[in-house]
Amino acid sequence: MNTTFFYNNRFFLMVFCVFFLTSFVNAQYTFEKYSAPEYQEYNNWVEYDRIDTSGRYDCTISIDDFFDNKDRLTIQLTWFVKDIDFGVIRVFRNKEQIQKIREPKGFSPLTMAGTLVWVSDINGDGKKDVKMVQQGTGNGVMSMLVKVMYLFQNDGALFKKVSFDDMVFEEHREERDIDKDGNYEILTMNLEYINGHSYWVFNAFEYANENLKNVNHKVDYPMVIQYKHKRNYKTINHLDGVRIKAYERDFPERCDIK
Ligand SMILES: [Ca+2]
Ligand SMILES: [Ca+2]
Repeated sequence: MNTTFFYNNRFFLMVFCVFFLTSFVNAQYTFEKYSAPEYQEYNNWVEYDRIDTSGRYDCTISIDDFFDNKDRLTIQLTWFVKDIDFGVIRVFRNKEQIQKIREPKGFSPLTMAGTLVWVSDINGDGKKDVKMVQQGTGNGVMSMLVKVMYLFQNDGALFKKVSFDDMVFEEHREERDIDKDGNYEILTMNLEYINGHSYWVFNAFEYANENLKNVNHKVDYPMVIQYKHKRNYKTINHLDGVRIKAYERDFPERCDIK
């Protein structure tokens, strides 16, 4: 092989790698530099479709060895034809039902058994929590709309349910420990129409004392990014005549805590 040819190619390969790595490093949101929880992922849903006979659809998922004493956790989601505006979340410890939680706006039977499930200690209190994300059924940008549901395990081995609507590019947005205190912050993204343009607005929340609270002050949020057809990560710090702080939210969209 011609030596000059080899060195020229090596030079271009290096230039390409540097360019590629630089683009890769920049192609992320600023919060992605903070650590995310380690999740265990589950998808072993079992469906019971009785819509035609009793107007009811259930799906259940079981997670073995969930509790500290190795008891099994089972979550059952139920949707009724006659009352499409709510659904029911039932929680079982082994075979015993320990909780029944009414979920506003219900679930879509189209995606219930496809609900993605992750287990991790999200708030860092030493007890495992569950995160479920039901994918959207909309078109275009609305297909990014998902329902996020958390079951945070509390002291009595019962759960506090936190659910809200969010928009995601991937299957779910990982929580991030912004201030490194072991409690992973929840980041939400909303599409806002400001001064004739669409923007993604990010807020940061923390689950503590059985409630969700806005902790934008930890990262100087809300973070605003212009909506473009191509993924865009560039933060906007100033919008003419607009107080970015006005887009801070006390709670995520359609937030329900029970
Ligand atoms: Ca926890
Ligand atoms: Ca934190």
